[in-house]
Amino acid sequence: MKLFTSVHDVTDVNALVAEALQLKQNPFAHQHLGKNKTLGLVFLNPSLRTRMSTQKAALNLGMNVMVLNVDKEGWALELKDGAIMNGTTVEHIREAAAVMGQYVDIIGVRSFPGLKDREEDYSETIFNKFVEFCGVPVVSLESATRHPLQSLADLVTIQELKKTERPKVVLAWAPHIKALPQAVPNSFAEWMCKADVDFTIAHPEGYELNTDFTNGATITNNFNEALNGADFIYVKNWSAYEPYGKVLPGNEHWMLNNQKLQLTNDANVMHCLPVRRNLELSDEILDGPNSVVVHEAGNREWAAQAVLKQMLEAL
Ligand code: SN0
Repeated sequence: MKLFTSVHDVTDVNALVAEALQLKQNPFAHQHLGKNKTLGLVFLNPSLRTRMSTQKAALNLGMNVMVLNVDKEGWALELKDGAIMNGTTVEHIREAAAVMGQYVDIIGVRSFPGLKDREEDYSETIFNKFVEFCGVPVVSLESATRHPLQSLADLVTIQELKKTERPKVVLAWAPHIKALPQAVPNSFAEWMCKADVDFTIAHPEGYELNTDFTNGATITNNFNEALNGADFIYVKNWSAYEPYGKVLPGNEHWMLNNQKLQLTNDANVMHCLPVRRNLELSDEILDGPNSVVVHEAGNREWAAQAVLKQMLEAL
């Protein structure tokens, strides 16, 4: 694998999930692959799980790792082509990405959307510039429109915990006070539509995702109907796609609680984290027996390791 930005870069999704689960059983079996190879992790936005799990995954494979929080520690990057750089930006992404590619064998990049200009976000300009100029394989650590390492870890978690052959999986919108990206739900939807699950998306009116990501999903505005018989509930807030990046008023009753959980088939509750307690998800759910959020976060390590392993094998 030379590029990991979405499920479309994966030739065999089931094989990648199986590989992640195998690595979980035997993390240090492939240390020869990463010997004298260096992973660079570049963050334009905050991170906890992605940073630690990807770094750990690389160490398991025998790699060296360098992390640059470019938003805090690097020169202010100019992203626009043709810019006259007489303002606050110091270095153009063209040079910055190219130089990083001189030092590392694989680069991971995190870059959130601005949520102002939909066309710019959905054309993945920043991420694609890294790919264009760094000259080495690139793994997405969450881009403007997708979070594929998260989605792979989610699918690994579902594969591990499912009690029926084809579980009912529900992506459920949750309230938030801030405008959050559509990257996690887009990506989760895209992966679930390729997986062997019965997949439903439930959200209030106005939160329709871009249909490029939801082809094959059942979509409803009826929360209770969606919860009925669910085996997994994937809780996540996102801002509107139209009007782009907006938080619409109301919808507080979309927070999952134990009463709503009773409609489900004793569902496992998932969330990519970070989660705002008692806004997106209640304490009773997060501290209760159905929450698998920490287990799910643990699987980020094996998802990242499976992807890095396939990238090392293709170097
Ligand atoms: C990010 C998101 O895409 O929703 C990262 C998720 C892995 N989440 C946030 O930015 C949360 C910010 C907040 O203030 O709660």
